[in-house]
Amino acid sequence: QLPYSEYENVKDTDSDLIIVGFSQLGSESDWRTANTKSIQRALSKENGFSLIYSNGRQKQENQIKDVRSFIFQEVDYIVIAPETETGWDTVLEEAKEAGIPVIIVDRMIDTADDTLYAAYVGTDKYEEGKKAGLWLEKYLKEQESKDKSSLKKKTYNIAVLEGTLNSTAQIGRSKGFEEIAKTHKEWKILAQESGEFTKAKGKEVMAKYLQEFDDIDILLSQNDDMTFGAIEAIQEDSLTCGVDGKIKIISFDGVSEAFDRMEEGLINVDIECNPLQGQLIANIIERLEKGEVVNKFSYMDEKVFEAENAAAERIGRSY
Ligand code: GZL
Repeated sequence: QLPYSEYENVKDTDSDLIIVGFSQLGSESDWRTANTKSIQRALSKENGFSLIYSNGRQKQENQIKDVRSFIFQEVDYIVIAPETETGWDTVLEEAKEAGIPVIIVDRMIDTADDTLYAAYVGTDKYEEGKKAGLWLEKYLKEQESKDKSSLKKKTYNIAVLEGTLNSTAQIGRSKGFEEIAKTHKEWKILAQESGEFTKAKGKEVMAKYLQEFDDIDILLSQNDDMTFGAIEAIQEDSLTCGVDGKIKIISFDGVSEAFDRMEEGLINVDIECNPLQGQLIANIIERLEKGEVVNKFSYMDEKVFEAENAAAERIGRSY
């Protein structure tokens, strides 16, 4: 008897619905909430699906248990947003054995056998990291051209709040930013530690940075929730951040509360990571159901939002 993990709804017996088991990695951030809602809305009964949702609570072992339960229930498709990249081959081989197509969403898995998944739907975190580096290049050039004094800084001290280690978001954003940073000897990365994509941990690590370093110029925070915590730590330390503040902040995701902070001038720029992947996932499943060939990789459109344009840019956004 395979272990069951708790389910929000039981497998539906209505046979003409497409039954999908969805292993979501957790509920750690506003971004994750928007991602879950998008997938639940798209894979709904009125759209012809019966969705079995499970929350892995940030632990891969929970997700693997959930995927095994989906296999046991003989679902038609399995959708996985993997907490971290490695360690998926065994359970995906079991799904393949059972003839159940798997769709990887949001973060990616690290596997030598790409027949273990039918498609990937998500975002390009490496590009997001590069966009952050390119924005910082542009920003510093603008500042230097304004500041004619010879006192302009020779070194820019950068503190980094990393996301969950070994997650695609952390790997890609770090790699993309470093690709640009390594071409600037005047950029100095003071520290990089994981804030685990949560507000609480982000605040804790930022408070530690503020104790350790007395001259942080830039914070690169790999998601908005850690940024919200970091802003609290900065303000509790009677320091300033953002457009007119001492510590310039580059954040990732672009959730609603981040637009509030950009309108207040507390975040300089937010690199969008688009969570609204539900419709694309539903389309791919419907095409697989008809035996059509689908793209192996599908990427969401993403923008870069600067504080100065935040009020206009947020019009019409749903999260
Ligand atoms: C990015 C996604 C990340 C978000 C975080 O694709 O995996 O996980 O940036 C979330 O907010 O926790």
